[in-house]
Amino acid sequence: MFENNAICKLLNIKYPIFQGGMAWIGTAELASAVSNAGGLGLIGAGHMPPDVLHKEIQKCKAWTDKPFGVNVMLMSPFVKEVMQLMVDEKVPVVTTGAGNPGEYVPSLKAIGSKVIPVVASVALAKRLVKSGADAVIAEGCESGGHIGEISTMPLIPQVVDAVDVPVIAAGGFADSRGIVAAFALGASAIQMGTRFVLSKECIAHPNYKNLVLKAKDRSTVVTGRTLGHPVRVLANKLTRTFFEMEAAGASNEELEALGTGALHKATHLGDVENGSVMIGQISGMLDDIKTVKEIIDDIVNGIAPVVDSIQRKYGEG
Ligand code: TUI
Repeated sequence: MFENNAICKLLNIKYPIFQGGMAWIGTAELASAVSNAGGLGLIGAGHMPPDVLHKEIQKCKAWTDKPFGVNVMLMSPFVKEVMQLMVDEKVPVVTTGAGNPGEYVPSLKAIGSKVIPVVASVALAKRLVKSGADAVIAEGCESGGHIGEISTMPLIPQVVDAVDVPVIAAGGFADSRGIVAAFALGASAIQMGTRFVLSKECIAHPNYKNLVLKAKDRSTVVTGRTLGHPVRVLANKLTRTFFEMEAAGASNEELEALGTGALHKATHLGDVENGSVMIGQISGMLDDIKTVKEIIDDIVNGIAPVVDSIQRKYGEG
């Protein structure tokens, strides 16, 4: 299975399933488990200082002999040092988020890393492929955290048509139906964040996981549109305060200050009312915590039945 899949061949992985590189919770525990289960695990660098990230990379290298990656958040104050660390550590796969990584592509490619930026538009996808990106992750605004403006269904085929590298689809994927839909839209792989939050290996605080388990289809909201960086989170006391202050004419500085430290508060301290619970819209569908291996095996084993059900509807089955 997947012998001819462009992403499996490019990265030498068993299954075309990436784990989204989530800040604070995309740790070496989760990343190594995903890589060991045959997918591509990613350490989410977020705002991590380089020395802390260095330790996560060492742990990941110790816990898996399979390819893994680091997701570099381009809004991090440490982005330059983090990119140098990627080069020094020869990290096999570097994905990027929340910006344009063009200036870093040549040095990463020079040491043999595969560079796979997250894009939320056709224009950026085209520009980065010209700069040498090996593939692109096209992420719809169903995702949790920092998002673009276009949803997955229209974004994926437009990016697929615009570039000549493999596309990984992200935003709203959590099961076998999703991966088959991604293949139908022309993507070669999927990336999932929310599904892996609800894994045994994810170190997120139990309060965080419990709130995600309870989420329904309309439980998330998008804050920060007026600030120029929209972020999808579960609605809670923090988001209500944010919208009230925004409506009352609060300054950008006051609104930004609400977000400072809020992710750590939710993921590690378990304060899911005053913290930021970044999670995608697919959380409404998820009601169990499984091991990473179960998550991946269930998706892979469910592909054939989904294809059969399509054929029955289509009349060829
Ligand atoms: O990066 C993400 N998701 C994230 S990063 C993050 S950390 C954070 N913490 C606190 C506040 C804000 C963020 C949480 N979630 N996803 C990848 C992604 N990248 N989604 C959308 C984009 C994107 C958007 C616009 C990439 C490029 C872009 O335009 C750049 C340009 O120059 O055109």
